[in-house]
Amino acid sequence: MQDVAWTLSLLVMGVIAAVFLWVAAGASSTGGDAGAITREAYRLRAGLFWIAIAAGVAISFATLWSWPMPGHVAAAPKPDAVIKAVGHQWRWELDKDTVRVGQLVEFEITAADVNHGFGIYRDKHHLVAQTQAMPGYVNRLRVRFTEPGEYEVLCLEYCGLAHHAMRAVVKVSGQ
Ligand SMILES: [Cu+2]
Repeated sequence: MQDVAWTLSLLVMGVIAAVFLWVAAGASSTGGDAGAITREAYRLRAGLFWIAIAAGVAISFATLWSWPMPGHVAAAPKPDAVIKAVGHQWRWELDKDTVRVGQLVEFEITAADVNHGFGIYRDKHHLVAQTQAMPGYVNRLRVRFTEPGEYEVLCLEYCGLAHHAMRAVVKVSGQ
């Protein structure tokens, strides 16, 4: 995607530079008919303006579909399991801690006091998924665990003295 954007930008810059040079070359070859050159430049600029508008609308329309807009969340499949998680100074409170491998698990995450960071780790401290745990908000994090085992939940946002002790475990059982 980055490469496409970069290439397109270069292309459009090239076209604009070419038009600019063409107009500049025309200005010297007509022996100074400034009125005609100006009219021509305005005409070109108006054309480019509408091309840019049309390209902007088309590119937005084509690329914004996969954004996490509310409509997409509503259309998303129902999770197989829901775990409510609350961050406290200094512990995680999970209303349940066992799921099965392959299930679509939705964590509904909030905090009781200050901001915490809800991070799920696989062994060797490999981060699987994370989101903020904030008082007054519920953040939904969807995870499909592909391997059975014990997953650690740690806090990713320094939240006070015993921040490092915030630890919970989610057990993912085999089929
Ligand atoms: Cu913390």
